[in-house]
Amino acid sequence: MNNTKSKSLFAEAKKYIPGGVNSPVRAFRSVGGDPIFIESGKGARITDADGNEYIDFIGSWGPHLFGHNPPFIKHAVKKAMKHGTSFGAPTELEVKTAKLITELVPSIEMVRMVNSGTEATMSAVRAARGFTGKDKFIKFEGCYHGHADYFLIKAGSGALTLGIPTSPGVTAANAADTLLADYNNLDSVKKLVHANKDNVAAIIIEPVVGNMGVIIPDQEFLTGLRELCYEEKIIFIFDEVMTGFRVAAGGAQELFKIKPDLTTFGKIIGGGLPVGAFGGKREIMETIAPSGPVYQAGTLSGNPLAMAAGYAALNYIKENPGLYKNLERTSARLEKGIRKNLKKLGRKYVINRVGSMMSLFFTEAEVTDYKSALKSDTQLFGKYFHEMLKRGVYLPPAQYEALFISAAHTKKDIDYTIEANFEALEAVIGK
Ligand code: HOZ
Repeated sequence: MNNTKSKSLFAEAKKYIPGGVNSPVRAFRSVGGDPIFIESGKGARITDADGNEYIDFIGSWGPHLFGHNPPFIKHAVKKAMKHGTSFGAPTELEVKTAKLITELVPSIEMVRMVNSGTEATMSAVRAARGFTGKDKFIKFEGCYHGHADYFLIKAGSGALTLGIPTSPGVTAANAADTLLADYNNLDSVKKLVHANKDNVAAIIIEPVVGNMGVIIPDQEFLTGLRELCYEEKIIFIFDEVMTGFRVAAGGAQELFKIKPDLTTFGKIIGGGLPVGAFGGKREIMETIAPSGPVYQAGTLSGNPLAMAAGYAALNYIKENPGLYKNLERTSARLEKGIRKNLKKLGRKYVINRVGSMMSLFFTEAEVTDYKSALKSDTQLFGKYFHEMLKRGVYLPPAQYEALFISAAHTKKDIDYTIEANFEALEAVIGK
């Protein structure tokens, strides 16, 4: 595989951009080697700067539920662009998009659009603090909620991958109000709540974790958290930046039948353009300025191009209810194929999957939380990643990220990937 142009672009990028990338995991640090630079994407495939084609299982880290560059989103953005790119004033499209979100996700009574998942989560926690008048919040070890200071404590995603789960630059004062619990362990949460009686504003959780690889929640754990939040007057926040509109039209909350107080979105909600959102109960959302005193703002919030792409994506979801069944079929086929391969090779590596989000962990012990995720052999994952890349399959370049399957992946793509997976596993672990 010729990577000459990617290599020279990376060398040039490192002169002007920290680490040569605008988001750390892209740099391939944890799998070794140099990143490939992408030139275009269509459907399930991407083409790099040297003309190599790959079946893509990143999908821009989640937004591309329908594959790359679907014509209906392209058309919507082109149409919006004719009228202008930004006004910093309200537009009809924002109202339509907000209404559509409330239709698709019943717990959302009101919603505020922002520009990224990070903005959404930090604004949701601010709203919870403003509404309750309490300071502390609970997050789970290994969950990632964007890069606001007080979230970067035992955080997942790139922070975990690069071995900096707690980032320098986060002051002790900033970290002091973040309480850490263990995922899938209700007792660990109860202990914190009782030790901080009447001072926990919110519990924020990835209802299906995507940021330490995929981790599946126990139903009783989520139900227990919901009850605890009611009892203790704590705002329950579902971070559905990854799972929103992906695992079901109504997100993980539809799948697990939980009604959070607030929800954060990103990725799919922007149809591939930079968008985030947070929303939920009217009485909490009414505390946001200018309705209430909790300040939150943004020049490009509700940007017309992003709204056009997001509205097109959400509308497609509404009009095509069969979409998730098909995604499940495709994703289950991939899971089954990889399980078969592992069996043939005599390995019991863990596969965690919820809908079109999946992870293969290089450990034979169950992966249910941060500590068990850390048992995965990340060196082996790195080798496997490169064997797959060689075979034209582009996986997330980190063990602690989710693989995303799109509606554009065909049976042929999946069967090819299963074959590549067998060869790649065989190459790294032997027969
Ligand atoms: N932290 C993102 C995924 N969990 C990666 C974002 C990116 O590199 O684009």
